[in-house]
Amino acid sequence: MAKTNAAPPGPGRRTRVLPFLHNRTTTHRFFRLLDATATKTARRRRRRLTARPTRNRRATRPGEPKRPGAAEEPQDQAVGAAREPDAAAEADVDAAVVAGKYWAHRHSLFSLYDRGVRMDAEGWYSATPEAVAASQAARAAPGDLVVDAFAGCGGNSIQFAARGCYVVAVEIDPRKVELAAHNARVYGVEDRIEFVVGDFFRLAPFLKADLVFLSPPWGGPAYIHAPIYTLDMLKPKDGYTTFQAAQKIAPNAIMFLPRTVDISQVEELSWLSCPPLDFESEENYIHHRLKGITAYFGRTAGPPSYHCQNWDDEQAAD
Ligand code: MGP
Repeated sequence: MAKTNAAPPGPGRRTRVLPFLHNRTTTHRFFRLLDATATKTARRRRRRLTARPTRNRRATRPGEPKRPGAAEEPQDQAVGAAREPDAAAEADVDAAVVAGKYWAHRHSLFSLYDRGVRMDAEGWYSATPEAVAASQAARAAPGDLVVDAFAGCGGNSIQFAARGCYVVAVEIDPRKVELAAHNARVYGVEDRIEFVVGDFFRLAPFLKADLVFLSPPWGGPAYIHAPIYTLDMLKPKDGYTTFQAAQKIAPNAIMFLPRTVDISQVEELSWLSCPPLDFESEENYIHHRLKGITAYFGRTAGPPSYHCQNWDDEQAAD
């Protein structure tokens, strides 16, 4: 999955390698990231809708040795009301996990799953498929400082780190942070990620970075029951509030949203900045199935610098 530089640094933009990157012993520290700047760059508005189907892979095989939640962290739930899926969603998850739906996708979610990747229940249904996470990360420049606002089990942070970015992974659930830190070690990128246990909305005013990645909770698998997903349905706060919090950190943002999202609402977010940000939306397919929509804002928007991912599903499988 070789990637090229998606967005060369703009004039005046600089990225500071922060001291914490050389001292990884702190997972519960709060960092005030000053002086790392991001410059508003282009002002043109664009909208692209691209489809990137990948090759089919076989379905899960019968008689797999383990099931989700067996060897992994068992069915953890997020801490705090803001992250708790509702009961119906949780019931859906349990049913889906038992049916092996998410287990069948394990190598799509993490290609190194068999090396000991760990997830909790919410991680199973909300982790960004690795190929999608890698393509999103390709819009960052190596050396960028990226804030992953809802890091979860770390899938996106890992891909940004693998891209050569430095990542501040914010997650409100300390148990998820432990899982994410473990997964980062599995991928050998732990030196590039600083995990912060905290509420993104409270931390945002004190953070500066080059890029913010937003993959907030969608409300659990039940999101699909709404024919049109509107931004007010995002958790723990609506999409406008979430985006505005991210804008305090950097004008450049990437947002991963449901396939049913009202795209005109998403595009309107680019108008919250003055002058408006560049905007691009992208459909993300895995195995010819639409999994979600990625919205790119600021300098992350534009023609992709990567090609159709040669995601070898047979290699990823056992
Ligand atoms: P899905 O739509 O629940 O299932 O999740 P899937 O595999 O498309 O099932 P199908 O039978 O309908 O094809 C698809 C992807 O959306 C997941 O792999 C996650 O990347 C993402 N996703 C799903 N949910 C419920 C969430 C969520 O709550 N938050 C975030 N950030 N991503 C989610």
